Amino acid sequence: MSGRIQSFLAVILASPFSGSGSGPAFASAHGGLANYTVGDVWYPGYDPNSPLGPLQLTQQQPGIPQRSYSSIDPIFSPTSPYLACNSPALSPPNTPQHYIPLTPGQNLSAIYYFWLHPVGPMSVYLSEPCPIPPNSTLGDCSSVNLEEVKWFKIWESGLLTGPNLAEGTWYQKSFQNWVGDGENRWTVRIPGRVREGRYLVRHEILSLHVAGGPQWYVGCGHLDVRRGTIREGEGEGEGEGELPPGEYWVKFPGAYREDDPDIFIDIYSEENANRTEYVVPGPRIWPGYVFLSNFSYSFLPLP
Ligand SMILES: [Cu+2]
Repeated sequence: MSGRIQSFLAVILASPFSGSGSGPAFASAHGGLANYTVGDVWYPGYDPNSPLGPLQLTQQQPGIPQRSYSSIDPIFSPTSPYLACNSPALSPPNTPQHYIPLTPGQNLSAIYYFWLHPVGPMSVYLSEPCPIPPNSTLGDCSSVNLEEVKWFKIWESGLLTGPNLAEGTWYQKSFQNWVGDGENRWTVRIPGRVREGRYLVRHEILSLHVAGGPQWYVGCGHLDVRRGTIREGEGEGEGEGELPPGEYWVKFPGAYREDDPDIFIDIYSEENANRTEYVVPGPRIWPGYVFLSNFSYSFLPLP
């Protein structure tokens, strides 16, 4: 892991300290999703700073379950064709063929290093189950058309506390870690009632530190969600699980409007000086009940 950590750190440090002033130079320092973990198991992410060739990417074991991306730069427009899963470094059929195995209700962590930006909401989405090709029983996420994929939101966090949007503490700020190896861990529970299948997971950080200039940092990975035998008694009689009803689904691009005042926002403005609430853009979260026994459902608070 240390090679990956160092390469991300090098890119981040190169920008802020090489320019003549801290402000403008900082604007060119960005970041990306580096790895995933489930419990103690680490899944290596794609590193745009030391890209693997197609052969390495598809044949490496245990394999990279993350969609490749071409740089750690943000996306600046809500209508970008890359808003779903970032600008790809490799296209089908060279997209990753690997999946992170998970059971519904399990936690997935996304790991970043030395995350730089402190302001703006963070959200996690799941795709619709990826289509099952003929002669297979398993979904294939590697060749889906990302602009046509439908998504639902499973987690979000915005402004946590504080006097206003500019000086308050956002989840994005509390997610930062500049100590030791600088590991930022973003842990989200997969909905306990979600249907079995293979999914794309989409992590989105929307940074709002530039007035009127939103920056989307998105990263996608492949999940293989199976009930298995781990959670005994779960879903008896309804083993297939559920998907959200229609109003939860969005596409990227499409979910965000170019005239959304909370996306194209000046957090430093007079008008926002006393604002203590921020509604995270996008659809409502699908709670995805956690099934506790044969007799009761429970709406557990998501992390
Ligand atoms: Cu940046």
